[in-house]
Order: sequence, then structure tokens, then C-alpha cells
Amino acid sequence: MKIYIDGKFFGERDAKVSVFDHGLLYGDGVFEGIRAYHGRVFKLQEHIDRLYYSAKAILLTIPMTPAAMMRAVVETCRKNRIRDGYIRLVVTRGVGNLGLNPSNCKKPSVICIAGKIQVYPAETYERGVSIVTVATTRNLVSALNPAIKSLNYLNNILAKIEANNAGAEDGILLNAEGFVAECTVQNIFIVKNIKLFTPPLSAGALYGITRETVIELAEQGGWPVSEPNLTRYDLYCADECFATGTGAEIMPITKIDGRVIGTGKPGKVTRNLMERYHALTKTSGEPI
Ligand code: PXG
Repeated sequence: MKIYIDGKFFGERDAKVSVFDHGLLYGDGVFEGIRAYHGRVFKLQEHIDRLYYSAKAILLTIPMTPAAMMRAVVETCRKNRIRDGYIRLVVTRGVGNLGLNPSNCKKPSVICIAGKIQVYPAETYERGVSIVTVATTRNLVSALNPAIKSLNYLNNILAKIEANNAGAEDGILLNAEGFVAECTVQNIFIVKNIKLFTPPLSAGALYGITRETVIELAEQGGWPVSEPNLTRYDLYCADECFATGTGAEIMPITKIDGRVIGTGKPGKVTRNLMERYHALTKTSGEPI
């Protein structure tokens, strides 16, 4: 595997960052998880836009243009002969001293890794997953806004540990007010009376690219989508529920906190969206 670091490619053994990089010392940096399907990078422009907005929000100036960043991603895929895969794009604050102050870091580092993707077995999509709400609340929007896709993922990791300990396949984070925010690395949707609902970003959700794609697909299909605050009651009483993310795509959720959702099987609307999402991955994206 060839890994891109600051304009050069390195073998796996030589692809290293400094122990003084503030990405490591403080989780000071931003990232993206992107997928390639059939020799195309899916939603590349959207991921690059989000990366630059995340960087802007933490006052990190990425030392290359968005166009050059897109070329670096495509080039990394080419060098690794990726047609279907997972791409991890990381921008760290760069090397500084042991102090917190980011102004000691002279140059952010850009890293791109393109490899194989570990997909969920088809059986998981056919039965749907069983998940739980966790006690760890989502980071406050006023403290560390979850809209920033930063290298500091401990809030999500703590939620994942709780879900693991409960024997569930993932966790749902509520915000400090008790409204639904999102799953550990996925947004959440419910379907009720042929209408779709997903939490607003102000509830502590990431501006998910799959979320946005699903909203577009739903509207094209004639199903209205709205973004009200949702409670656990709304989840429990939904007709259908699913999670969205680059890695898992559209994942049916059939059990929450031990309660069966809808019929207990992936619903009609969910299955229709899954089908149309797959069709989209076959036909669009930046050619490698
Ligand atoms: N919420 C959070 C907190 C995320 O980290 C999403 C939602 C979904 O966003 P996209 O743009 O992918 O639709 C994410 C996605 C993975 C993985 O394995 C995904 C993320 C981070 C780490 C791993 O899919 N981010």
C-alpha cells in the first residue's frame, strides 16, 4: 500500500507522523472517510467541501487548494489500484511543541490512505441491526460542535464502548436535552406515515453526506423529509428506522432498546432507498 503524506508517497512501514504532531498530542485536526465504487470516488466534491469547512471552523489553513486535494485523493487511489475501497483523508495541525498552542505548529500535514473496505455481510442488511441509546450524551454544540469532523472522536468512542458492553450493534447518542442526535458514526432517520424525519444539525448531528443523499432520494421519490427534534418515543413508535453513513450506506435498524421497530424487518421505504442509493453508487463519482 502506498500512503500519501504531504505530496509524497510512502510504503506502509515508512508512512509515519511525528510524535510532536498535534493531531496525535491533542486530536487537533480534521478528517474524512470516503468511498470508491466501480472506479469512481463517490461524492468527492462534497467530502472535500466538508473537510475545508471543518478546517475553517478550527482555524486550520489547509496548505493546498481543494482542487489539488481532489487530485491527491484520485492519485492515491490510482497508485493503489483501487476501484472499490475506503479512503481516509486526514489533515493534522502539524508538528509543534508539547504546548497546546496551535500557533506553534507551522505546517499542517495532509495524509491520504486508500485501502479495501470491510463491508457488513448482506445478512445484516436483510435483518437490520439492534441498537441501544447510550448514557453518554453528544458533545454540546456550544462546546465542540459535532458538525466539525475533528480528530477528537472520544465522545463517539465512549458511546461505542457502551453499546459494545450492552451487547448491541451500535449506540444512539442523545444530546444533553434528551433529543436524538445520531449514532456513533452514522446519522439516523425514522419513517412514520410515509414521511421521513431526521434530527437537525442543531441537535448534535454531523452534516452527513449520505444523509443529504438520502434526503434527495426521498424527495425525488415523493416522500417529504423534515428535521424536527426527535425523542426516544419517536424512535420507538416509528414505522421504520435506518442509519446512514459512508461506510454502512443505509442500514436498517429493527430493534432499539429491546423494542421492535415497525414489523421488526427492514421496511418498504428503507428498502426502496437502499436500492436507489446502490444505483447511484454505480453511476456517479469522480473517475479514478
Ligand atoms: N455521524 C458521524 C459522527 C460520523 O462520523 C456520519 C455521521 C455519516 O456521515 P457521512 O458523510 O459518511 O454520511 C459520520 C461518518 C465509517 C466511519 O466507518 C464514518 C465516519 C467516521 C469514522 C468511520 O463509516 N464518519
